[in-house]
Order: sequence, then structure tokens, then C-alpha cells
Amino acid sequence: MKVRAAVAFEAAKPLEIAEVDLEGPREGEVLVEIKATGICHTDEFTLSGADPEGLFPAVLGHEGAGVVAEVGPGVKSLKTGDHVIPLYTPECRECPSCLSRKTNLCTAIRATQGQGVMPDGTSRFSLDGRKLHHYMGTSTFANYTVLPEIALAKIREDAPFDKVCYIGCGVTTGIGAVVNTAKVEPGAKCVVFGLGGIGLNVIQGLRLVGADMIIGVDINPAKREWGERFGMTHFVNPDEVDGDLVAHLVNMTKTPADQIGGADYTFDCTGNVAVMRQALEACHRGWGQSIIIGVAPAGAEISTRPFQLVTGRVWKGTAFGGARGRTDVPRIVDWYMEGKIEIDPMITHTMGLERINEGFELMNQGKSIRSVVVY
Ligand code: NAD
Ligand code: AHE
Ligand code: ZN
Repeated sequence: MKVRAAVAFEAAKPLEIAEVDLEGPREGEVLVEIKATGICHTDEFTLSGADPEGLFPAVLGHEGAGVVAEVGPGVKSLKTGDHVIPLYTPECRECPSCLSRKTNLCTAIRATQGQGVMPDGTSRFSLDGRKLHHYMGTSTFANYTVLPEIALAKIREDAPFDKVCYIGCGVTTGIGAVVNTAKVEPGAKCVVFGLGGIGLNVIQGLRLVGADMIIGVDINPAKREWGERFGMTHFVNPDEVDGDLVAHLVNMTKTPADQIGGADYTFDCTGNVAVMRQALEACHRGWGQSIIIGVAPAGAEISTRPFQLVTGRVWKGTAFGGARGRTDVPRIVDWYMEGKIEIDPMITHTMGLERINEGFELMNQGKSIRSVVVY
């Protein structure tokens, strides 16, 4: 069938809208009509050429929501008409990782997903007979896409696509980092670096679990108001700090009873390895945990003095907020529908597919929190 897609032909070039060919679903696969998709910084990261796994030409996009249009042979858990959210972290419930209960990083199809193809090693997308790569196993920058059954979360039918698509990455990543990865307890002192589409969801996750001190750090002064809107208690602009940022943050967390200071939990939502170091070193001696969410460019490495870890600080990372997608995503949709979490105010821009490059520009200029493309 012919579908409309925003194609990334080359790194660091704008996406091009094209009518491309999409083959129907094979064994264990599902054809989904995508109704809406968010634009995440990771799409920009791959488009920029900084992603070591980046492949071109490709149909990017990983933050979608839509309706099952057709199921392939052997598909048991979904039927035509079901409402779904694509999962770049699938949940097969059978691989060693899923069975371990220690991680959400299902390994059933990770190898082929990283090669930009379906689990049988072929692509369903093409243009004039030339193969187009899938992206993160989801390719939501097309109005129809094909995914494995294990990479789809079935959601309730009254949830609006143009809002819950954000649960396909940003919302789940931010809130999940707090709830699943860090397991932040009420009363905690926390620092969030980078108040974009992910960081603001970390902040609302911290508010949800009852953190006491939620310090937001961003070089964009406009993010102060955004952070406060979702529960941030203090804002720090590194450009306005006189002296060392880490010492400044540690000082902010000191009390008369605790003159050591440092955060119980910090979160990097920037992808900048220098910031990741600051986030670790702003943690409390003996127990502070720093969670890396941001993705860093090819070749970048993190560093710190080993003494930071010897003295009890912990460095952790999280993918998709540690969420098991088919199990957790429908619950997060329920939280949104029940008013327990906010999404609407973070979706600052909505546009048709033909304006998708504007969405990338708004993000690069720090003028949006989330842009959503509606088909
Ligand atoms: P975004 O562009 O919306 O937000 C990034 C924010 O960081 C901006 O507000 C920017 O001003 C701020 N920032 C940049 N440099 C900074 C610095 N030196 N100090 C403080 N703040 C700084 O991006 P996003 O969509 O929120 O994504 C954030 C990061 O998370 C990206 O690296 C993205 O690829 C990654 N990500 C990871 C996962 C995961 O599962 N681990 C999921 C989604 C996104
Ligand atoms: N391909 C990159 C890393 C990209 C990355 O870390 N992706 C995150 C999701 S970001 C969503 O916005 C992730 O889930 N990683 C786990 C995985 O298995 O991909 C690289 O550096 O090679
Ligand atoms: Zn994302």
C-alpha cells in the first residue's frame, strides 16, 4: 500500500514528505494506522548523525499512537480496531531479560531493530524499489507502519491519540525514571538537569511520589516557569551561578543537621556528558543516586573520579523509564485519563506531517516542550 511518510534520506538534512510503499504484516506482525506522533530529542539525535546506530534512508519516529488496521498470521493479543501505542522497548514476556524481572530491556528483537529491519531481517518500507529502514522498531513518522505484536501496548479507546502518543516515550521515560529506576521515596531531595520534554516529566514524577525538594537546572531561563508549573521547587541557571555549579547545588541541599549536603537523586535529561558528571557529583555522599536518561553522541564518554563511587554515589541509567511497555503503558494511560498526571500543557505545538521540520526547529530553538504531528 501507499503511505505518507517523512523520510530521513541523509543525516543533518530536513525530512522529506513522500508517498512510500509499505508491505502488509507478516507472521507475528501488525499494521497500525498512526494517528499522532510526538517529536522527541532522540529523533533529532539520530537525524543529526550523532547516533552510532543511525541508518539512512529511514522513517524515524518512536512516540506514536494509533489503531490496528490489520493483523498478520499468528497474532493473538490484538485485533483490527484495537487502540495501541508502539513500543521501542518491546515486552515479549519470554526472553531471559523479560523473565529475569530485573530489567525492561527485552532482547527478543533488539538485534534486528538496531539494524533497521523487522525480526525476519527485511524492511516493510520502500521507495521506488529502494529499501527504507525502520527506526527503533516503530517508524511513527508515517501514517501507517508495521510492528511486531510484542511491540504494541493495547490501550483504552477513549484516550485521545494526540495526547497519549507522548506516553510512547517522554512521559513514560520521565515518570518511569523516578518510579521504576530510582524508586524515589517521599521527602527526597532531587535535582533534574535539563527541563525539556523528558525533564518536566521527571519533575511531575517527583511531585507524584512526594519529593520535598525538586531543583531544576537549565541553561534556558524560560524553563523556570515550565518547571514550576509541574512541581519544581527551586530553579538554577548554570550561567547565573557564581562559582562551581556542583558546590552550589550541594549547598542548596544542606541543613543544620546535615552539613555534608548533596541530593538523594539526580537525573540527567540533557545527553551532555559534562552535565552527567555534574549530576553524579551533586549526589549525597554515601547514598546519592544519579540516573542517566540523556543519550550522548557517538564517541562521547562519561568520567568522574572513582572516589565519587567509592564514597557511595551510584551511577545508573534508564531506557524507557524502566517500563515494561505492554504491562505499564496502559496503566500510565489510565493515570492520564484519571487526572493523576498531566500531559496536555506540555504539548505546546500540534501540526500536520507537512510541517514536521518546524517541530524539529522549535525543539532545537528551545521554543517547544513537545510538538505532536497529527495525521
Ligand atoms: P529537549 O530538547 O526537549 O530538552 C533538553 C533540555 O536540556 C533543554 O531544556 C535544554 O535547554 C537543556 N539543556 C541543554 N544543555 C544543558 C546544560 N548544559 N545544562 C542544563 N540544561 C541543558 O530534549 P528531551 O526530549 O527532553 O530529551 C532529553 C534527553 O533525553 C535527550 O538526550 C534524549 O535523546 C534523551 N531521551 C532518553 C530516553 C531514554 O529512554 N533514556 C528517552 C527519551 C529521551
Ligand atoms: N542508539 C544509541 C542510543 C539511543 C538510546 O539510548 N535509546 C534509548 C531510548 S531513547 C528514546 O528517546 C534506549 O531505549 N536505549 C536502549 C536500547 O536498547 O536501544 C546509541 O548510542 O547507540
Ligand atoms: Zn524518545
